[in-house]
Amino acid sequence: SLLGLHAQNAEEANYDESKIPPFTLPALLETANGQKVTTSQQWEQTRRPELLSIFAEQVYGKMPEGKVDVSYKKLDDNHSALDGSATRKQIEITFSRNGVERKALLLMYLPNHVKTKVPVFLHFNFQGNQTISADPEIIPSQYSKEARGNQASRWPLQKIIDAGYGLATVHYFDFFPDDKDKHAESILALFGYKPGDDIPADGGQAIAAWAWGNSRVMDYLETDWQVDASKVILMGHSRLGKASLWAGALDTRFAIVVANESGCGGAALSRRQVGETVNRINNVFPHWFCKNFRRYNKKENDLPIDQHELLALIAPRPLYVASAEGDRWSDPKGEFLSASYAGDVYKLYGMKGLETTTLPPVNTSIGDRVAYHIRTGVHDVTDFDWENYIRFADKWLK
Ligand code: GTR
Repeated sequence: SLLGLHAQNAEEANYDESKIPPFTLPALLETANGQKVTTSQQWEQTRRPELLSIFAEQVYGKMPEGKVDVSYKKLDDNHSALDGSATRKQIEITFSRNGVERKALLLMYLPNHVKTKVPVFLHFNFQGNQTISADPEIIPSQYSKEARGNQASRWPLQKIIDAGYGLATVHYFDFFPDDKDKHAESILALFGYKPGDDIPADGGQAIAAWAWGNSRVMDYLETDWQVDASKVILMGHSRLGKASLWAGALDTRFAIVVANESGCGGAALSRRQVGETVNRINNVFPHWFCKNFRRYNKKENDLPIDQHELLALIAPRPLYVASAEGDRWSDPKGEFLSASYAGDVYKLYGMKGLETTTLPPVNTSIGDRVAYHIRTGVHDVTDFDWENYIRFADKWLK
């Protein structure tokens, strides 16, 4: 109810380190039956699958099983985009199952100066494809009436192209319109959901659907002769950072995962309860996680996992976690510590993570196979963020 929502909003967020309730994090390197994990084989054979199923059942929810038919229709393939520096492609992806159809519109820019298959940043957008650039040829996304280019500051296209990367994006509404009663309009409808149907307690909702969408775009990228599908960098901001981490955990085809200010239910440790909490996120966004996650409202210590274990599921692939100083709602320190602790799994592979539990100075990228920065400014995606992600991708992919 509205009243309930007001009560939730009124619940005051904590930002004071001295008021964090004491907690012990679940042991990352210990199996359910108490065995210590000391090798990458044990991690891959036992602990990793264990954690994946806990996150699926208790946090993000499972996608229904069942084969979905997919077809691709190229609506645009223009070699003189961005003043001739890029090729713009627009692909309509149609999903069908049991007579139900859903469509996603993929927009891509690929650098013309690279003559081999290119690495690609896959980064879903919040407001519609047409908002990432003023390019008048971008076909507007189905669920958006937003103005062309209004998000352009978050999408430094020329910088990405000049660095030799492609960009692939889809409006996230194409997979699940971000609203609490939109299940039947989302891709879940392919699996038989109708308005008013109950979602099972461990059933995936919006985040699971966005993560599913990330993987379906990857399926397409594997078929594109201009793309090096072994070098796809999956990037997500905020709620889409949560989805990217989950997609990267489930789908090891993603070569690198970047979580920009992903906060609660993303990179941030839930047990710290700084800024946004499990209770608050489940009440304000009841359609994001699975219903089981609500069991932990105000009971973070009962969680069988914490978010450092989600980050560890990306290992041994390179992982970049980033925060912003002014984005206290996402708990920058909680995102940082989580990334730091995930390093224990990278060590099993002889790799280095952040190697510190001291928050670095602002605007300084640190780390190795796991990297981190906290920049000045607010909750956003900036050139500083992109420059660091490009440098990170250069380091591991080139
Ligand atoms: C906020 C939400 C955060 C984050 C953010 C965003 O309202 O509390 O978890 O997802 O939205 O997506 O920008």
